[in-house]
Amino acid sequence: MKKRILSGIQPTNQITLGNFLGAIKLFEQLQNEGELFIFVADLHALSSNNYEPKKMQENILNVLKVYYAAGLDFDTTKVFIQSKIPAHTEMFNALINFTTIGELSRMTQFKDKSSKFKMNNGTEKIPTGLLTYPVLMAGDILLYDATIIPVGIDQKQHVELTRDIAIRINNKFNTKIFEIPEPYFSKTGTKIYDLINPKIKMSKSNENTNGTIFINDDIQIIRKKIMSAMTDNLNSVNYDKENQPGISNLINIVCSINECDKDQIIMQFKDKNYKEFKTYVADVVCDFIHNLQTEIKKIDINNLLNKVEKNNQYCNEIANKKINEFYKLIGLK
Ligand code: AQP
Repeated sequence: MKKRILSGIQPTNQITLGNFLGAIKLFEQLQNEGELFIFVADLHALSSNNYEPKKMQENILNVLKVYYAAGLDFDTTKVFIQSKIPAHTEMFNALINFTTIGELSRMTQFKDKSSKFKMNNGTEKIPTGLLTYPVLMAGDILLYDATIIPVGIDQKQHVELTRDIAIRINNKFNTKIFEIPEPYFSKTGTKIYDLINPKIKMSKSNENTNGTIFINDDIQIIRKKIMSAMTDNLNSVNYDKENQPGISNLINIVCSINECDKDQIIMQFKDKNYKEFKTYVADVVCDFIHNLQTEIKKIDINNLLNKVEKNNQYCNEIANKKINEFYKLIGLK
């Protein structure tokens, strides 16, 4: 059997440049490396602080369009919608019993995202779905016997938890029902930071949207966001994440788009000021996003949705087979 590669993006808002460089670009590069399963993680999106029922279908379509514009071939790559495959929910429901509350509450992403649910009076109402998010993700992966999981570095801990759950179940039942997955990262875009606060991740749900570049942003807005990005007073283009996080982030963005070496950029801007450097970054990013937006405009939506529907059916067959096998193992069949 060809090795299987699987990943997904939540339709919580518009796709960001961080999502694109950390994950979607990798998906496209991996298309010939095995059987690729890429989904829209709409069940995951329910636990987001950004969750808006009325916008969900539009957001799902937007994620699909970005996948397509990024070059995913929907005939060979199985692009599907998570909630259309009921086995994801069934697997999640079974796997939560092989996971502890302790290990879930230690997840960094849970701690980070919990803070987004703080209310003005200091209290917080954190949805249980945020805590159990990694278990749903483990189910996504284990249902398809996927072994390569292309993600941004922030998801590393979740893939490690999936490994632990798979090994735990294999050992408990003395079987090899689950393959053991490995995370797979890009060389440069593993973590793109917010432009206004370069100490935090660029995210769809960051409060100040001036720090986030959305793929659907107007090109002039993107230029403005980059020109106003937080830098420092050293006025020297260097890669130093500790003392120059803003400049380092911009170097990383350019290198990730152009697939170039950081030293090359540092040399190129050795005697130049930040305005000249930012203008260059804005040119590179605007050009890149303009091309993506042009591809998005050309998409035949009906054709795209037909292909997704076929992929949903195909994925249902695979996932049902696995959940049945697992139900037998745990005595539900
Ligand atoms: N800033 C980032 N840099 C690199 N990779 C990133 N990813 C997300 N942000 C960055 C990667 O994108 C993939 C899909 O992410 P997701 O939408 O499923 O969830 P997320 O990580 O929670 O993304 P956001 O943008 O931060 O969304 P919200 O704000 O809704 O929670 C993952 O592989 C992730 O690593």
